[in-house]
Amino acid sequence: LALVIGCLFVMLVVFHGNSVPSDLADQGSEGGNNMATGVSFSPPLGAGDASDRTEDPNELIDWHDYKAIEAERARQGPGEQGKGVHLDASENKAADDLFRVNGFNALVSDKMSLFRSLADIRHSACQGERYRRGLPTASIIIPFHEEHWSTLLRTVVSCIHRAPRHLVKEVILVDDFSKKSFLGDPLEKYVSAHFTNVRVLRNAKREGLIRTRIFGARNATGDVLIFLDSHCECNINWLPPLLHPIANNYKTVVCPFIDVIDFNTFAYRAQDEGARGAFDWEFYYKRLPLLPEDLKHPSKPFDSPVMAGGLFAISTKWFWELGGYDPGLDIWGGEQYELSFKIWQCGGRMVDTGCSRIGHVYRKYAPFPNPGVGDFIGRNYRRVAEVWMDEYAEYIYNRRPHYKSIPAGDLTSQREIRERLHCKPFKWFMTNVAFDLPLRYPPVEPPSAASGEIRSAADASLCIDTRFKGGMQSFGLAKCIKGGGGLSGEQNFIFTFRKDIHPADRAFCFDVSQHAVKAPVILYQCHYQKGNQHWKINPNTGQLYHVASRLCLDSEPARLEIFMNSCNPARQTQLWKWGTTDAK
Ligand code: UD2
Ligand code: MN
Repeated sequence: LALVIGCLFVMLVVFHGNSVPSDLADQGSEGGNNMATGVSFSPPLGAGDASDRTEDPNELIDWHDYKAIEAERARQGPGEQGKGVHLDASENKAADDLFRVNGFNALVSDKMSLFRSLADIRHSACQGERYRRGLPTASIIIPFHEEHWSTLLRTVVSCIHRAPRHLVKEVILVDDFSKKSFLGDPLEKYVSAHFTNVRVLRNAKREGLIRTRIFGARNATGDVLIFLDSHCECNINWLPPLLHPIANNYKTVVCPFIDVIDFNTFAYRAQDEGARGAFDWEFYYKRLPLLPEDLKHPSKPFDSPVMAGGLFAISTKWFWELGGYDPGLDIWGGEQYELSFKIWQCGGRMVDTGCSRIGHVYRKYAPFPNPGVGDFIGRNYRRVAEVWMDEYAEYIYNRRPHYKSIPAGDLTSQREIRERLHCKPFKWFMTNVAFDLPLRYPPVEPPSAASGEIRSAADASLCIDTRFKGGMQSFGLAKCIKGGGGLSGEQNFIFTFRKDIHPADRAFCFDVSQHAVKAPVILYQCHYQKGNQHWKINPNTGQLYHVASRLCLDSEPARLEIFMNSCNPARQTQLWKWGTTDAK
């Protein structure tokens, strides 16, 4: 029965206005081989004559498909031109059901064509950008686990249809043991009916995304491996900018700009105009600003210390020289650091290019339970830190001491790769590639400028007290604990080097979002980005100045209330005394 329902569902989706152009069926093509660099190149693509091998593969040409671009501009309908889709209230129930299992609004995805048009949001300089005539062929590898049908297929359709067809040697969909019935046999049927260069491979058990990508890579025959998540959309002319730097140097790894496909409406937009990838010492992925020279050439690739993880191109040769991914990495997480570190430390380079843009659905939440393999993220991070980070691993362990007691498993073969390739120490990476990371994310946090209680000058028996409240909650004054006010309050704060204020033991920061007199102060998860959590202590008066609103923290001691007010040092109720201060 499940199969019948599954098939019906497939047919519904396929014929539900999703007119996949019939010319999508693609022909794979064999490439010539350039042994000198170890990367083989496709036949030079002459103006309509791919067989003319006298054309110079090094010549730089315009790869835009203007006819296709024009045809796309004329498209109208739900989601077209990258617009969002808003559902009727009557569809809420169906939408909620699908949202729950996907972490995004899959019903909206179903309403849009699998080949919806997107707005060309590249920097205008990309229009004039030329790339080599002779480019290597690509194998696109897409791991998926319980992916929704239309988001998965839109990834395939958009990426094939917006690429020069002879460059996409194959698309390999690797199913990481999904149970969804409609992803079974009908998927094979669908791809073989519509394409000649799309294959489906399946894991015999749940492996996680890293081993799933390795499995795909082992079966790939193209010169370059392009990894994508299973809920992406490739934008105009996305492929040549990824391949060109690799044709010049097979040890260069190239990432596209990752655009945001809204998890609710599927509206397509930029996340920013580029940044360099990085991490903090809890291994959260972070971004560093572009360097002045990167900003001068918006259509040129720039160096990036760390990839986001999901979307990138690497030559097959370099991927395997690096030993692929560490197959000991389980399920999800950490592999982006492993590969980035080894690319740089072992003699490669990693760049981002803004002329290749690919959208990605950042889920609202991960809908999958832990498959019963324990703290896989901790174990993955430990493996990466142990093999690649040398003495810097301690900074991670200082923040996550329990990682040290997670058995990391056998690391011999990973260490052998590092030795065999004479890879440089992590210190080299930090000094030469991620040189500005410590300024934003210091491995050892500078001591706080002020700490302890925050006592009112208007009534010296009162202190600010957050009373262990949660996010979004306001707070006020209470009898100072040290002045005999008991032990029940929460009055021990730190004013950090980031210029935010939070209880010493909890990362909930003083936050002011209404920039108006009488606005409340609430507790909000610290985001470390200044904004509404950015404060200054006036060392002369003891006022607490909120930078974004330009207001000061004031109080009404008789009512035990605190609130924002215009700064006026004559008001005693605005003056505060910290337990310890060396605040400037
Ligand atoms: C980000 C990356 C993702 C990966 C991850 C860290 C982007 C846009 N995405 O998380 O590629 O680097 O960080 O590991 O940079 N999958 C499986 N088996 C699993 C779990 C996931 O095949 O057990 C598939 C999944 O269907 C998807 C891909 O792996 O295609 C990435 O998973 P995700 O989309 O949940 O990761 P994301 O985008 O939160
Ligand atoms: Mn993803």
